[in-house]
Amino acid sequence: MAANKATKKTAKKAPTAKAGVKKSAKKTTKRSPAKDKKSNAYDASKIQVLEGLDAVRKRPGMYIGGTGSQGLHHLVWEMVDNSVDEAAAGYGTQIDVILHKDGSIEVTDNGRGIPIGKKSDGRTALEVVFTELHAGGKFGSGAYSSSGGLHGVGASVVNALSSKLVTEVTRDGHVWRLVFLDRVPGNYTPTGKFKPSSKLAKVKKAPRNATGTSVRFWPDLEIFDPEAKIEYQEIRDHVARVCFLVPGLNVKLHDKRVSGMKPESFVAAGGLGDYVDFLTVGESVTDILTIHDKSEFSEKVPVDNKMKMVTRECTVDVALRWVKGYETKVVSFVNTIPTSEGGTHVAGFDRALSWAVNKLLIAEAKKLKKLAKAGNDRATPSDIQEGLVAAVKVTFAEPQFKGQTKQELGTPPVQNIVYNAVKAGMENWIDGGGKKSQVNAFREKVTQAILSRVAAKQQLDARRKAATLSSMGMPDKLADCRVHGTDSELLIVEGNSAAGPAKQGRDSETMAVLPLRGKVVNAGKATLKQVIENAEAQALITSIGGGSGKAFDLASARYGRIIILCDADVDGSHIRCLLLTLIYHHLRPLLENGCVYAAQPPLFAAKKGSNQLYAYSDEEREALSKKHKIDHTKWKRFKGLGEMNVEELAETTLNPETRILKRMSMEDGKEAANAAKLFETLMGSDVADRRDYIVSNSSLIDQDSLDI
Ligand code: 0RA
Repeated sequence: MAANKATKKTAKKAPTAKAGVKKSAKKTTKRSPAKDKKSNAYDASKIQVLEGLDAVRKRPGMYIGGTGSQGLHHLVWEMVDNSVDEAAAGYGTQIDVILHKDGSIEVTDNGRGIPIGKKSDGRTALEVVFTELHAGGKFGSGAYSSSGGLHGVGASVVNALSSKLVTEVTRDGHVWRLVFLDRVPGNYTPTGKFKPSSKLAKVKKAPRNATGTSVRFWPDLEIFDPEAKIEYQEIRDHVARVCFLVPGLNVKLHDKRVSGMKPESFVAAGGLGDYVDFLTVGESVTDILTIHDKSEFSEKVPVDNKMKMVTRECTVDVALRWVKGYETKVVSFVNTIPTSEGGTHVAGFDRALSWAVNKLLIAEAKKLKKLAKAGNDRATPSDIQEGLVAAVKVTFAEPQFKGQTKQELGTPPVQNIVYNAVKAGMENWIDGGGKKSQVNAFREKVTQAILSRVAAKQQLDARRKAATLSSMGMPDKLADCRVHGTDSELLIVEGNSAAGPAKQGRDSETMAVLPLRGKVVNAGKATLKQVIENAEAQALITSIGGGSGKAFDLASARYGRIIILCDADVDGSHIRCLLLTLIYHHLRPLLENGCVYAAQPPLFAAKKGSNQLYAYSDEEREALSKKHKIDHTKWKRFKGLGEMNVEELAETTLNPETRILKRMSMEDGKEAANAAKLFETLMGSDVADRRDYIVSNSSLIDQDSLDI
């Protein structure tokens, strides 16, 4: 596992894990201190070691992604994951994580203990693990292949970025300690003085068969930002996920920074099945189906500069179920590494589902007979994935990663291995292994998904055709402009009262106005069919005229800018959220190309001589009142756009010279989609949902922003 982490971090320098390992291996052979005088040898290797770790200190971002809280968390993952790897390899069942009051973090496991044997240069393996980048490689890969190969790779990075690190290994009947003070190994003398040395201190006796490793480190305040902080919740999430991935592993987490806080223990005996259960929301269509399989594949890897064929064993673990909703949740892992971008294992999984659904499940479905003539009776991946909750995990040595973020599995043979495993598992489930009623319910669900997708597409095609044939296809309520193109804009206006002044105040040559009357569908939650049937969404998509979804064509959009004009209150921001969500899901290129804007209407206006002053916040009104000596009572407050007269609206939101627009980014779109979900919960009809949300997130809600 750690090998791949190293690949990820040093991707720019060393394109493959192997290159990285080779480099560090060479470094060690260069050193021949056995023949030198002992002290010289020690000094020489010490300097070299510090130089290696200095590379990490010079570019912490390359190794841990930054020097803020994120980077700090990364240090914790490095240590925790080493212990998890040990457990995943079958050694040890218990990991304790303690967040100490003094800012240090302690991770203890009952694995085999990092080796403490001396090498020819007098240094112990333990010292090497904490002082040499990629040191894990030297312990051979065979033994820990199940955890992905290399152990302890991140340990040196943690040491490099810590002002102090204390490690204790229990094995061979004793507890052994080595301290690193500013990366230099040694131990404290009985008088409390730090003495640099490679010698381990014998701390105390331990039972013969007791083994384990404990590491406590103090992140270096010279490296990390003063505001960087370890968040309990983040550690908790990581730990919980790890427990799902290593069944039977017990992790105890204790935040001692908070007095009175009790330790929490995590254990998931059922592994991925438990994970899928944990991810399940709402009513289920099927029980959780688990698939477990083992296969071999061979690949060529460089060994001592020569390519050599190696055979690897690959374990496949999959758990999946379908629920009644539309959302898809597929999480995937290689060993214990999450692959957020999927990769060959997920591709194999998708292909197998596609095969099983199309070849076995719906092949004879009567409801699809009509579609068969046009060849429309096949389930697409998105039909199958509606309501799918799944965890896909493969375990094998030295996985290759690809993609910009290295979060995608690249190892090619894994695709077919997963495909065959899942194909067999699904075949068995459909052909009798699964409950008949559930198989039927799943068939019905996929069939409905296909039917509504095909119907929606036909509807959409018909509308687009109408729209392109003549402008008659345009919504009645659209007050269109005369010239279309990149310089024209569509103003989406909330409510009828603002639409009048907007129409009057606009430049009708290039500005079109589309008033919104009804409710905009929450596109994050609705099916494509529901979106298309929503009058407001339909009006917007038709007005823009570039189609929607994957087929959206920016070049044929009738406007260059889309401007959202909503009141500056909760309803207004809700509508803006829903519009952004709709655009984010169905007209995304508009956001990607920076064509979407939100107008910023003022909250207050006051006359100053012949000038009109506008304020966009209470603070600004305060400042303007002072500056121009205007009494508070002289300000007019706009409760909504509809309260503005034509001139006011023209000046503040229509006139390109004077108005203030905020360009919406993809980030804004994503945030809006999340916020729309939140609104749904807070304002929607599901009372239980809302109560749950408020109870579990009360600190998240800004009370001032809710005038409900
Ligand atoms: C290399 C070899 C062995 C164990 C480990 C590393 C190891 C590393 C870490 C890091 C945190 N906890 C750990 N536990 C073990 C195996 C040694 C042997 O063969 O006994």
